[in-house]
Amino acid sequence: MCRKRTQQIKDLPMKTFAKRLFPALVIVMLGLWAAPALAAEGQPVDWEIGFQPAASSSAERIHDFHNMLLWIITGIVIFVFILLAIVILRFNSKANPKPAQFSHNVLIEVVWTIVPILILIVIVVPSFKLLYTNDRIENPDMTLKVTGYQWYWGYEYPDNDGLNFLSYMVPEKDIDPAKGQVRLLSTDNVVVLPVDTNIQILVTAADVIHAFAVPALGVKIDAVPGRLNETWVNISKPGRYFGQCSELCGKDHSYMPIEIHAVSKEEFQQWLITAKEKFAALDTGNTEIKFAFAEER
Ligand SMILES: [Cu+2]
Repeated sequence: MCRKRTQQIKDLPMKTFAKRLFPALVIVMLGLWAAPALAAEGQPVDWEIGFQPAASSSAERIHDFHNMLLWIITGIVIFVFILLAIVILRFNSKANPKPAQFSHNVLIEVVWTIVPILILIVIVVPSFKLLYTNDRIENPDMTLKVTGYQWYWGYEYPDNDGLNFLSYMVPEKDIDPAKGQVRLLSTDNVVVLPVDTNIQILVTAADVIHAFAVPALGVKIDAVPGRLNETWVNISKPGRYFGQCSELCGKDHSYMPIEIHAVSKEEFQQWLITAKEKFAALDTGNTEIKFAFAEER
């Protein structure tokens, strides 16, 4: 009985095995590709497994690199899986009771050293290119300075008369879905930025380390006290893009979201006029004292 079964396994043609494996892999890959299409713009959704749709040139480059890596790693996984299957089915103690005794094979050792090196070279070129391109921009059109605090964000537009304001999370009880507000992600003062503009983002913190991260824009950078970190973004389409602090910074780390509204250049100029009036009226010398909402709970 046992021998019969072993014989059956041994006789299972590799072709049949591959035939069953392939459709399963195709379904998984299609699922991964379809996921971004199901996702809402600029915010996370239930059951999301892919990225949020790219809304900036930086995010597009990150996604392209990710997709290239996905092809490479899928190929490696399939290759190793097939090798493992051959070993398990053809060289187990029953199917192959008398194992060969050799221990070296120069050709195969050279191949399995050289091929991984070549794969790493193929990966490293676009990887460095991506790091370099997304790092900083020469001659930006405008600058946004971001300061992380426990537990809210401060924003400054140095090119626009130093317009600045603080941005707190909207408490859950005040969330108004009719206004499109999202629990744990909407803020009282929204960052407005123009599309199709090279925006330099300078990031720092005033107490502990925070991290400024907006997934749809491909931005994630540490906010470190006493240090000015730099990145940049060129937003490709108008919309609302949410982000969160991404460095554990204390008890309200999860209650200091980022909300960015990307608008046309004209709308941005309009907003600047109203924002300057609005925040000038509130101006207390950029030292406004306001407790994070969580303190009130
Ligand atoms: Cu933080």
